[in-house]
Amino acid sequence: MVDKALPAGVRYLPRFLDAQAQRDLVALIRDICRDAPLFTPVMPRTGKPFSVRMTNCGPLGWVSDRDGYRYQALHPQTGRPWPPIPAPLLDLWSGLADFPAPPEACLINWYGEGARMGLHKDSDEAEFAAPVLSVSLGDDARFRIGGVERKGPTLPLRLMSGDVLLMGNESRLAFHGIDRLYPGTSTLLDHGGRINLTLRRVNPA
Ligand code: MD6
Ligand code: FE
Repeated sequence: MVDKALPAGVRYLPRFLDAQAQRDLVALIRDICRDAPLFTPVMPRTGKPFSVRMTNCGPLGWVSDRDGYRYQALHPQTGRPWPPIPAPLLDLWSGLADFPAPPEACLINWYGEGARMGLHKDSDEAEFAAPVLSVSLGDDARFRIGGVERKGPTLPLRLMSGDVLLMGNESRLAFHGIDRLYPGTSTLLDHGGRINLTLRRVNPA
């Protein structure tokens, strides 16, 4: 579709995961959420809540609270380590990321109806040679990607269940966000909504 117009460094693999792979991933995510419950992050300083809920798996997890954005080894509410990254996600990374070390963090974002994600760049990592690998599950969403400056043109891309998107190289620090969801466009999740997984390398290999 708009593939050829995607910014350099972005790799978009529509429907990379088939229906069974998507269902298997959802079951694994549900297990993770039992151990590491979804929480509502808040913006640094203002304390304004995000409209998405989050959790993580992997040795490190991304969190946001009044003190700032950071990676940490423990769930902010349970104090326990995050559950491990499931094998199918590690395999996805080794097959696609073109990076010699495994991901250290998998951020799990859960979008209910009306949830969105403001324009941001993923820059809390200490290793930008690795891409960020994203997996979308559930309802469609309008993703928006621009350049490395906040101002400037952006391109919308409708992400669907099973889509994989990698932002590496020139696009690793590009601004991006989720404008909106399209409720009722997928039957993958019992109660609708969308899950986005982002696999990240945090520390140098
Ligand atoms: C989302 N994705 O799709 C939000 N970040 O819900 C991201 O923030 C993202 O898709 C880095 C790389 C790829 C992404
Ligand atoms: Fe992001």
